[in-house]
Amino acid sequence: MKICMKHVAVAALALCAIPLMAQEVVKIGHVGPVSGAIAHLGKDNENAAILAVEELNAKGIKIGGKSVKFVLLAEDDAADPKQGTAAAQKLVDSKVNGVVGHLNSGTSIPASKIYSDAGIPQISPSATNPKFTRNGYKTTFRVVADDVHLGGTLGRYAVKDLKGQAIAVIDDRTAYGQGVAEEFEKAVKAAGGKLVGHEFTNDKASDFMAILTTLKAKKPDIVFFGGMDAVAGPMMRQMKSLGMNAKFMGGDGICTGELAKLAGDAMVDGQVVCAEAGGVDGQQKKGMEDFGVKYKKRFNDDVKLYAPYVYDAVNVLVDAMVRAKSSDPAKYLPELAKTSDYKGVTGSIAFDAKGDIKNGALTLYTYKAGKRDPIAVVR
Ligand code: ABU
Repeated sequence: MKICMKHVAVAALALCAIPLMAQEVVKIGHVGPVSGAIAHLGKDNENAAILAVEELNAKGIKIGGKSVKFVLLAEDDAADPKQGTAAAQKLVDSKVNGVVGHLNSGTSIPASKIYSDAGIPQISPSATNPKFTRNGYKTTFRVVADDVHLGGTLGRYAVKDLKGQAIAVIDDRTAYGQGVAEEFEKAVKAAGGKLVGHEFTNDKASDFMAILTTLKAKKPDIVFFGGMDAVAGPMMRQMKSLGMNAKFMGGDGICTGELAKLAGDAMVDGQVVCAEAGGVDGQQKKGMEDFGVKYKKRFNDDVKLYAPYVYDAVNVLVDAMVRAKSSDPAKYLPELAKTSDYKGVTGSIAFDAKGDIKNGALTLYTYKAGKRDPIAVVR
């Protein structure tokens, strides 16, 4: 159909509009902390969403026979629960078709109710607190393993492989830090290990001398930290200044490329053992490596941690829309839940009844010469 309109004042000018075979616009929301202490991780996630959307548009995806243009609406929650719910409401009000985020458990959990009430699918690429998928919301999904798997594996590793004799714990009191520390402690106890102390900090702290001095008196050979790399780095520097030579363990929040930079010369080769809440091995490694090369080419930066999981999460949403022949959340949500073998760069993605990834992997790492060095992929 061709629509022409004559401009009244300029009679000679006929404005013949381009045929209105308008592309359908599909809005993908993304939320992460692109300000604050872990802005480097939030930007890592946001970049991956940008990359996924650019590629989808370049491919010329059709949904239900209609040409589609994907638009990314990216919001900053600063890792703050209140800003997280405000960002979620903003995306709902903007009528997004689906959301990838948030990065943190402390923001993803309260935001999940807002998306659920609006019927909008949400996939977190990195929130690992088990409670995220345990509220019975049909709209909530995650593409990484949870803290039961992470904390449990690390706790057993501390006792059985590292042979820790006196294990101390610090957590930052966030939904993530507290949760992963609790799971770690449960597993240490179950494996017959000895816990010698548990101290607390917060996700904005920079002075740990008082709690480290308390723990030093208990002579720990392992210190486990439930929290993020931005806090772990300075904590390791202060451990060194106090002459504490303990191994340093943590979950995925510390297991980043940045940790070595943040800890500086306080990090000794093999001292840190941490776990990413996903991982690939065998033939799947190439896909992950290729993603890293592509990401570096596009953003002139290395993947920090969860960018590949964000990239997959955006594509999993769109794959469900294509199968459902609709981007209407009510129509494609049942297809999303049925995702059974999406082949992403992070491996095969299938969801269980709660929306959690089935058979999720995790990767244990240490650091050598300031670089992450994989120990093992564990399922
Ligand atoms: N999983 C570590 C970082 C994100 C979070 O769960 O808070």
